[in-house]
Amino acid sequence: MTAKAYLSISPDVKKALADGKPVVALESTIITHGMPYPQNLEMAKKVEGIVREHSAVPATIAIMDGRFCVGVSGEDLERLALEGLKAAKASRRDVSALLVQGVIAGTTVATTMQIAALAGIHVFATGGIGGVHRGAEETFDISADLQELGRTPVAVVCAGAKSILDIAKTLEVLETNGVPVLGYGTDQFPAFWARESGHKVDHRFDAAEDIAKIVALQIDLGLGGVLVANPIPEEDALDPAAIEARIAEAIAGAEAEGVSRKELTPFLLKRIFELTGGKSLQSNIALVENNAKVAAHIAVSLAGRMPGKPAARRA
Ligand code: PSU
Ligand code: MN
Repeated sequence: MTAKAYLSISPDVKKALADGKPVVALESTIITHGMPYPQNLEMAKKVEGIVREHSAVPATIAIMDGRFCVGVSGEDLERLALEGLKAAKASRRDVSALLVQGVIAGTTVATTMQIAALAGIHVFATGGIGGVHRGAEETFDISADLQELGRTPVAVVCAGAKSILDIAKTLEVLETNGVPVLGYGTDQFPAFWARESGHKVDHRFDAAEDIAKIVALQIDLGLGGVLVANPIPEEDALDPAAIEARIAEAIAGAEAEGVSRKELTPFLLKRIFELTGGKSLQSNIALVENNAKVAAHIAVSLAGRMPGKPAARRA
């Protein structure tokens, strides 16, 4: 059985791909492990609406009952959101086992990229990527997202990386893996809740069209993904010093409780949500919406660059 036999693409996404129309992939670990219910479901629906408002077709990706689902909606989306932390968290190494087990799983940035590429989708919006955790020199905790970005030709639009991570080391590993880090309207790599991290991006671009050209080149050259760093809107950003203090508290809590490995990111997100009285969640939702809009612009431009070359035939 080939991998494509596990692929279920919703009719609207299938049609868009066949017609060479713009499609934006959306991840689902953010739904299962990144936000509480019901805000996760509301966010997922709202973000899909934003992609549509900007003339692209949204494709939420998850593993549902042992299948790669591209375009999860309706009851399935609700089931995924309700399942929350009870669902599996599928990173690259989990995928084959989860398909065989026939379970439900949220897909991380790494696996969403993998499945998007399998379906012929090259643009993807998320909140923040996984990266090198603070203290990785001891724990070796480096997200598989960074490897996937090095090998799979999908543009990932994010608001940078949370400073629960070591941003300098994350940027080093992205460089090692050959991942272009592009600032969208910024010279700085953003730090998720804050617009600036103190670290520069490799290249700044102010037009979605230029980013689409780069994605098309990466595909043609047989290179990997592109990280598009899009800062949180000014009005939704949190005070850097205040959020830094909450992050330090959350990390100390994780150490005290011995939380590590794949549980670490969800634990920290939940703790920071509690410590900020929900403010971190509001900002998180706002930045995902902002990323969805930029991803739609890139997808529209990319679709225009590949006329007569529908994704379904390219795959
Ligand atoms: N960072 C966030 N929010 C998230 C995640 C990361 O700010 O929801 C999720 C994404 O799905 C990402 C995954 O791909 O966590 C990374 O997990 P890990 O560090 O275990 O690879
Ligand atoms: Mn990890």
